[in-house]
Amino acid sequence: MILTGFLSICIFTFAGCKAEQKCTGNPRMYNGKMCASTTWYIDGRKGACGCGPANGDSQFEWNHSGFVAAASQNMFDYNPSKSWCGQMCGKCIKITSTGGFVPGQGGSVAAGQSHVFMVTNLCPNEYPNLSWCSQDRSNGYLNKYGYHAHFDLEDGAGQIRSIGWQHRNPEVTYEEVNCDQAHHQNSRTPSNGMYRQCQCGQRGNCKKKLTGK
Ligand SMILES: *[C@@H]1O[C@H](CO)[C@@H](O)[C@H](O)[C@H]1NC(C)=O
Ligand SMILES: CC(=O)N[C@H]1CO[C@H](CO)[C@@H](O)[C@@H]1O
Repeated sequence: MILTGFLSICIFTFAGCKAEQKCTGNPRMYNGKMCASTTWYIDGRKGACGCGPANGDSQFEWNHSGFVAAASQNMFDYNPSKSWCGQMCGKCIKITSTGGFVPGQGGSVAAGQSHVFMVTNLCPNEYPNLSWCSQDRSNGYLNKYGYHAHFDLEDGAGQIRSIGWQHRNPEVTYEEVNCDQAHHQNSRTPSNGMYRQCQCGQRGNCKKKLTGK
């Protein structure tokens, strides 16, 4: 009976549904929350929210070693061509592993691990980022693996390796949370005060409501 239920979920949802992925539907959801794919990267540049000194392209220390992420273009800003100071800059996103992953693109991590990342960068809708970060009208706002949202997690100081997520690219659910509360719980999540050091943080607060598209 359980098997039957599982099969019908897969048949009636996204064509690419695989047993390794827990999220279903369009947009994909799990436990009533929106889903996203994740990857990790290592970067020393200040990124699309300007989280580094104004002169030059280096990062603030926290921007290198903290829990910070690049959001896919459609999450970064409503404007599909905006590449600087998107409305998602400085927002904190609690991501929670579902236990799933994209077949062939990672591996399993235990379900229910949560970490809070501040968006400080853009994963643009362009080569070589198309497979994960392109969600636009031409592909029904879903990346190659069927997710409407993607977060590329900075591993500059081994912070992704230290939580066991490097090379795993876990499927996650995401929700917006308060940065300062998260910072108090784990100092690797940047605070609002840290974000105000960023060039985009000095232009007033960015506000973007999280939606499915
Ligand atoms: C996006 O492209 C950069 C290189 O320009 C690469 O370092 C990064 O890993 C890519 N991320 C994703 C999610 O495609
Ligand atoms: C890796 C990196 O970019 N580090 C920089 C972090 O920010 C400090 C302060 O701006 C810079 O001095 C580092 O070079």
